[in-house]
Amino acid sequence: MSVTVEQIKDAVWQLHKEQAIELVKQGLEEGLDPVDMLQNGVIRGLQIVGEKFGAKEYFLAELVMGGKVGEPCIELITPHLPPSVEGKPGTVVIGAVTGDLHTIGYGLVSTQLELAGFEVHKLGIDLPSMHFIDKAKELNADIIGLSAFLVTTIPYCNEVISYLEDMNLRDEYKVIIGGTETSADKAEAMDADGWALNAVQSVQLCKRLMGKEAQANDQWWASDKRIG
Ligand code: B12
Repeated sequence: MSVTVEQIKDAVWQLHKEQAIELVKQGLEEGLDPVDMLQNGVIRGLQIVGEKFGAKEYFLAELVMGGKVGEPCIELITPHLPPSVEGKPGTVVIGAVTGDLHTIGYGLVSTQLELAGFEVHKLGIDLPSMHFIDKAKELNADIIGLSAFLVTTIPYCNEVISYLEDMNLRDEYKVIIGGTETSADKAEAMDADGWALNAVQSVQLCKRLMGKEAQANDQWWASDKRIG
């Protein structure tokens, strides 16, 4: 019987690691759309893990397990994601802000940006705000990407922007934010240059910030323009 994206999603949120991996492998062999498997299978499954954690049906052990089930599935799918044929649109430094240990989201954004031709430097997790700025200077970056998954870590996105302002460097870089608890409104409130809901839309956002054409989409937001 053929694998469905629904089965992958269910195996992920039910935390059946081996089954999820097997389904992804089989799905790839059978020609299931890798973007669909990623977005509506693995990522949707992880969102359900988060919802169950929020509803106190799952606890920290299950949250940890969710990450362990999702990561190998994403690794398997990544080489099958469609690459871009354009030249290099720009350079991005990206990582998770101070106090934030969520690696999967910014990892996926990095992968999609690389596939779209961007030069991407993954800086890591739980980074001091100055580290983003030091690396952006050192690597001559165009865009600083800040990933924050917790309400308690979002203020550190703000901190990076404040430091840039204090150092008279705010106009040198485009600053974008993302992660579960972020939103276009929060990005706008902290004077970021953009926000995106997911990795695919992060590419649209970065292309637009680099002055390239991007398709209209209602789930990303760039500086002065809200689309959708
Ligand atoms: C897996 C997971 C973990 C794993 C992470 C493992 C890993 N290697 O990353 C572990 C176990 C470490 C973890 C720990 C914690 N977690 Co957690 N976690 C999750 C979970 C279930 C999935 C996150 C994930 O990776 N999703 C997969 C990604 C790919 O999906 P995504 O969010 O759609 O990602 C896209 C966007 O966010 C965007 N994006 C991401 N980064 C960026 C950056 C830029 C620049 C842009 C433009 C876009 C962008 O693109 C991504 C790719 O498409 C979420 C639930 C959820 N709904 O997110 C909770 C969740 C984020 N965690 C939560 C909590 C509370 C915690 C803990 C505090 C739990 C605890 N009591 O210890 C700790 C905090 C650790 C820390 N200091 O960071 C809460 C946060 C709630 C809140 N209000 O702040 C959530 C929402 C669960 C919940 N419903 O309560 N967690």
